Amino acid sequence: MKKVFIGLGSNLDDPLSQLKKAIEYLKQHEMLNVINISNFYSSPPMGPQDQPDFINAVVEIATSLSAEQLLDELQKIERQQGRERKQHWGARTLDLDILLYGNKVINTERLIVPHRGISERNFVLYPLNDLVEKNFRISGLGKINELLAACPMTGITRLSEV
Ligand code: A4P
Ligand code: MG
Repeated sequence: MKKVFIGLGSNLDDPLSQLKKAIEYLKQHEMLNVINISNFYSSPPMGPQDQPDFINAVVEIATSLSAEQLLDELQKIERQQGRERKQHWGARTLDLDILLYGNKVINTERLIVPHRGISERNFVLYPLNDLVEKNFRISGLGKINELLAACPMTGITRLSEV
């Protein structure tokens, strides 16, 4: 069993419902055990600015699937929710990224883990921080509290009770 953190993002077609729907799929999946869900956050788009704000969250799961198998399952969920791959960093109904897969470092054509950009993305670090201990260490990047200290919450808002 591996402990895995999945990053969820959406900025199209009612983003909050997209995230909730995706979490339901994750919960129903036989091979995935959802352990914990972060708060939801809204943030301005990173990348092209002519698109709506995003809603982001992080989910902690336990699974015996390999990272590649897990990516297949996540991409099925993205497709079910109408994800179309158009512009890089463009608007999307649902993005599911493997942020961390245990403490494994993966560098293949299909998978880069830890997910690139974690340390600069407040919309990833803050929800991840909801789920881990202060001295939690991300392979190759360092302790979460140090990463947070270097990554201001500028622009992102934690949504109250959703
Ligand atoms: N891939 C490699 N590593 C991973 C991984 N750890 N998890 C590959 C998931 N996929 C991974 O992804 C392209 C390919 O990345 C996949 O086929 C997989 O083999 P994609 O989702 O199809 O394409 P993309 O959207 O162009 O790239 P990506 O990597 O999802 O973009 P990002 O980096 O996630 O950025 N602004 C805000 N505020 N909030 C956001 O959530 N998200 C993005 C997308 C841009 N701006 C944002 C947000
Ligand atoms: Mg993605």
